[in-house]
Amino acid sequence: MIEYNFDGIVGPTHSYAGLSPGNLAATRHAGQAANPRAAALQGLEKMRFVASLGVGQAVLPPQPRPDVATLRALGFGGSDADVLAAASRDDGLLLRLCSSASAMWTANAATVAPSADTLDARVHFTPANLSTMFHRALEAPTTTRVLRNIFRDPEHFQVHDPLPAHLADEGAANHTRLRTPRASVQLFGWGRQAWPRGGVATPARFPARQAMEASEAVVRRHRLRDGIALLWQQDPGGIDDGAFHTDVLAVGNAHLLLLHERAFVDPTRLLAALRERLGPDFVWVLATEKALPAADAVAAYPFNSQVVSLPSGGLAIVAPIESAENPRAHAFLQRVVAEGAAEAVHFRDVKSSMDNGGGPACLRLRVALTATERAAVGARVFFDDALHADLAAWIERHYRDRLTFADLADPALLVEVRTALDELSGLLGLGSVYDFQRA
Ligand code: SUG
Repeated sequence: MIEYNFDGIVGPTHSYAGLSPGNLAATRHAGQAANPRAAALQGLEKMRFVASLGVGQAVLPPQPRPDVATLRALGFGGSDADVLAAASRDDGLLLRLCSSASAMWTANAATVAPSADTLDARVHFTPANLSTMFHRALEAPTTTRVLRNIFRDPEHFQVHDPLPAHLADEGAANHTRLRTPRASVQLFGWGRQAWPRGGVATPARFPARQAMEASEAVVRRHRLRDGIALLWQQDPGGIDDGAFHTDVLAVGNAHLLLLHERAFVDPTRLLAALRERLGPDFVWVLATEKALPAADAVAAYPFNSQVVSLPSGGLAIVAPIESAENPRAHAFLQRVVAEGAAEAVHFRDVKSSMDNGGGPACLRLRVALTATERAAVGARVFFDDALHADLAAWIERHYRDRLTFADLADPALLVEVRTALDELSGLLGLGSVYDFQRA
């Protein structure tokens, strides 16, 4: 099995709209002018780097925004231009919500179970409903269609419907798969109960996004073999510190888990449970609050690194440049290498995404595929030099280099986005996945 990192291509309406309470970077940068072209090229450069390590790399497309259909559902009428103008009045919040390029953070696109873990030996996907945040919940229908077009062969893949909204599901951002020669474990982090039964602490300041019952439902639908799933509560204190997803304070791959002591409740008991299932090959590196305050970890995102398996069999870390600039975050990552848990740390610049609270790990959905499964993929999504060149040229052709809130109401932007995405869906061999192509 080879793991492919499906990175989200940053969309043409990339902006800083302050839409996610509890996401401190996004709140801090609200109102900043954006450069969608530079942001998309930065994302592409990260993909090129990861691919150059010999790691599996692929892409997922952006979504059409502004989402005029949702604005119409909210009661705005007339021509598309009328809808945009009306929704931009006052503080324009509804237009900003319906214009976010947030589908770029594909760690939130779905939860994925590789065929090695499932009873029917197929790869299972549950697109995340993202129901805690309005702007993110808009992604689910298109994400489902895109995944169904890429993973369309029913012999190998099952793309489920998103869960009912009451079971809030944030996808793989709260999910890590660990594997040793003895066992594999899928660790599901959850923040609250959809039907509170008492006895569970919840954050005081910020929303807990993932419902426990959503994780339980994903385990059932994915038909995980016995002993694979392990559900664990996120530390509510960590959520209040700004860890809105598990992947803000923890990341794992293969036999390695990097975590902050505020990632999960009772980390000592969690590590003992993992060690019992995974055996002596399981390795972890735990950061204490004293050595690396959660505030530094949330600001610099060392845990939102990608831990990637190299062709040599070793592990490497792809970390955001901000965690090289923060002395305590840097010291933690150096410790990971010094202890021999990883071969190297590579710092990359994804600042455009970081300013909205998304590091390298948020930008990718991990899909582990056998060679047969890979051959069954029905789209041109795997990264190579030719796709890189085509995407770079496509971005240069269609993206603006400056975008403010006022621009979101520009009817020309809507036309530009649709023209660009129509061309992209052809380039990627996706078929008509977008509503505007199907109307
Ligand atoms: O859902 N930011 C995203 C960041 C998602 C990061 N993903 C993971 N941790 N896996 C979110 O909060 C901000 C958009 C804005 O405010 O313009 C935003 O949606």
